[in-house]
Amino acid sequence: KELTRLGNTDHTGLLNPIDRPLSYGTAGFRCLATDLPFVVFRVGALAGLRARQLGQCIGVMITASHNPMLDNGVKVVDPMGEMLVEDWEVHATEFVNAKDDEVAAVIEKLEHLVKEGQLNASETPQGKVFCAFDTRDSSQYLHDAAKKGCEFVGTEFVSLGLLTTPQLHYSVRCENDPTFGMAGELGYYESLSNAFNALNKNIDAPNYDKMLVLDCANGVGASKFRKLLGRIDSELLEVEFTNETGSLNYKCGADFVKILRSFPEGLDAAMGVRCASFDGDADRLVYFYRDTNGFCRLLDGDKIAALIAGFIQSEVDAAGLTGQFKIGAVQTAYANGNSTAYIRDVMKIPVDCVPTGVKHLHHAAIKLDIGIYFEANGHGTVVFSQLFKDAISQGDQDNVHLKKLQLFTKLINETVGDAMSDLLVVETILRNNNWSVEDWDAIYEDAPSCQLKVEVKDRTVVKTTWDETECTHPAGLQKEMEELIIANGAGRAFVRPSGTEDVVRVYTEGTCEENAKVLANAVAHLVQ
Ligand code: 16G
Ligand code: ZN
Repeated sequence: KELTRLGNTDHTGLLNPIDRPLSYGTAGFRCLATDLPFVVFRVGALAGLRARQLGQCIGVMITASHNPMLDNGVKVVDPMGEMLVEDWEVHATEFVNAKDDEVAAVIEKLEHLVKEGQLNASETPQGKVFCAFDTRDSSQYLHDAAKKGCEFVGTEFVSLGLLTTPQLHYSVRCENDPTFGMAGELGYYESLSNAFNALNKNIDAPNYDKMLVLDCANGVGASKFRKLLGRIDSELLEVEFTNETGSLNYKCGADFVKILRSFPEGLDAAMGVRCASFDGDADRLVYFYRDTNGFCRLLDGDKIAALIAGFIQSEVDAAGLTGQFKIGAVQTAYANGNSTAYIRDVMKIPVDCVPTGVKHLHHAAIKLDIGIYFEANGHGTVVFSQLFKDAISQGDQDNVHLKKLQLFTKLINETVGDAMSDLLVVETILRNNNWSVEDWDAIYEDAPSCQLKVEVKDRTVVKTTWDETECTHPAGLQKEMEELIIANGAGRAFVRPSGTEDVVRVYTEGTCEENAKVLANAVAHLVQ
């Protein structure tokens, strides 16, 4: 029954029933769930081979994040909890697109890489695969396909069941690096809740309200955050849950709130009440509240980054470590211009701009001692160098600021952006700063902006510079956009081909919301 519902009766997953090419993008493979069983089988096999090549634990996550219920996706997590390394993304694309008579040759080639990897190792540990999935109807079935694929190449497969995407990243890291924490859900809750309780206790903050309204996008974050919250001192944080079990991502969740700048369905907040949204797999977080005019005010990934950067900088200064470590922020072209100006010019923290997609932000951030990276959509985290971690753990243990920084490195999930962890980080900083949500919102005013998507015949005709801020093809488009900005007297615009949908995305900033919209429509017209 399950098989028929998914429209694929190939139980081995070795046969490729699809006639269009798929590619391993920023989010792995993502499409209608009915097209995915053979893809996930092959990704299971690929992960099994990667695990054997390194003799380590590799992750497979089955999710389509904020996309509709009928979609699903699969991505591979490398040993330190980071995204799959680029040359294996290429292998993954080749493997999944192989025709039925080509697939054996691809497996043989990968087996060869495995043997090469093992030749270099002093011993030959077998490696294993951790697999987890989100709440979609198709997830359990696809998990079974991943298991079959992994076992097909003879690698041990361990099912972690229903988890948020960041929990899987965290578990893979812990399995390979026990100094990081204890693999599995319990270890995760333990580590985060202990750090949160310690960072927040005995702090009197009359302007901070411990009440938060949380939109769970009807996704996996609902049940998981309830478990985490069960370990948190109720004197410190109280959460009113909404959108726990309805239709996944439907008119709710972080992506919905960010793009529409409006309240999710099922959440009617009173003025000034702090609200937050997870996305479907709980790796994105945005905040919002109703202002005195009744409008929805959004505090997105950029504002979270600025909040965190301010906290870390002041703790580093207070700990007596000023100037000893490289602190920086990493953003993409989507970052609100005023957030960049605030972090760079007011806080004097250098800001790097990289292409869209978590792996680019992560790679740039790990070059720093304290790398704060966030996409405007609410995906982000902070990573710390070993040098910095050693300094704060070996310093004077009576120094409360060093202690706070140590706890902070435990509270944040360094492997990847994590809505549950980021939420606890934001709450901690607001309490430590004695801030209301309005105080936080007031650190800078967002430049009015607009995002559109344009359906085109072939999105690949649009090409950009590496950081995606300028368009290089089609010839002349960049100049025409610049002329629009000049005629407007102010603003900013860029276009880029989406990595997850067949569209070209347009982003503009203008003098007011309406003006940004007019600019965006004019740019969209140029693209069409
Ligand atoms: C993926 C990326 C996300 C990015 C989004 C852009 C990861 C894990 N996820 O969801 O970071 O913002 O794609 O989508 O890298 P787009 O290319 O369709 O605009
Ligand atoms: Zn997500």
